[in-house]
Amino acid sequence: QSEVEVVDAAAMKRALTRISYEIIERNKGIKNIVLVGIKTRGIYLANRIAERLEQLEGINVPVGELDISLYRDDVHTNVHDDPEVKGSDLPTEIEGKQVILIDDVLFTGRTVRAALDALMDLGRPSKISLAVLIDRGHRELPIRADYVGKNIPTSFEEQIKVAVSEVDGMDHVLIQKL
Ligand code: 3GP
Ligand code: 5GP
Ligand code: MG
Repeated sequence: QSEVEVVDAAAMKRALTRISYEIIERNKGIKNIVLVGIKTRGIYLANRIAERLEQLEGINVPVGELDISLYRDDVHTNVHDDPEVKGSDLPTEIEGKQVILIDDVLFTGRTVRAALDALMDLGRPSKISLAVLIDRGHRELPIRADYVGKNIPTSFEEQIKVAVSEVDGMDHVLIQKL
């Protein structure tokens, strides 16, 4: 089993800063934006982007959460059970808002599909975009990210390990060969 660091703390910080600038630029400001982080690490990434947006534009962007997990816990079988939404916590109406979903890793796209379903049930956003720290490829649905920290093509035998200081005590991304 081997482990290689592909993103260090400084690179992660730069990627999140760049994504923040891209969000401001492409949405012509951030007045109508709501960030929605997906379960564990996506939520911390969303909060960091919100902090950066506040520093850059002086606007406090609301941050919500979606909890989406696989039905079963066997994360790395090739049986791709569709994940389901376990809960949500949105601080504000998403009706008419530009929602930006934020996750750590984009893989098959099934988590994002579940997130889209849940959002549509909650209201009608004017637009939904997707930001991910890592795109590891292998999509099984026609879903792509609008904002990408880093594209890391992987094999199925590899796994991406994202560590964020809030939960893992450090910031970095590793690629692990199992
Ligand atoms: P996260 O909740 O911060 O995204 O699914 C629980 C954790 O397992 C995830 O943390 C994620 O980092 C990790 N993980 C690694 N590989 C996979 C995978 O293929 N699918 C899912 N759902 N999680 C994975
Ligand atoms: P998808 O639904 O696109 O297959 O997978 C996306 C979700 O599963 C993300 O929330 C992500 O946390 C998790 N995931 C999938 N593959 C990996 C991986 O290689 N590493 C990590 N850390 N998470 C993964
Ligand atoms: Mg995740």
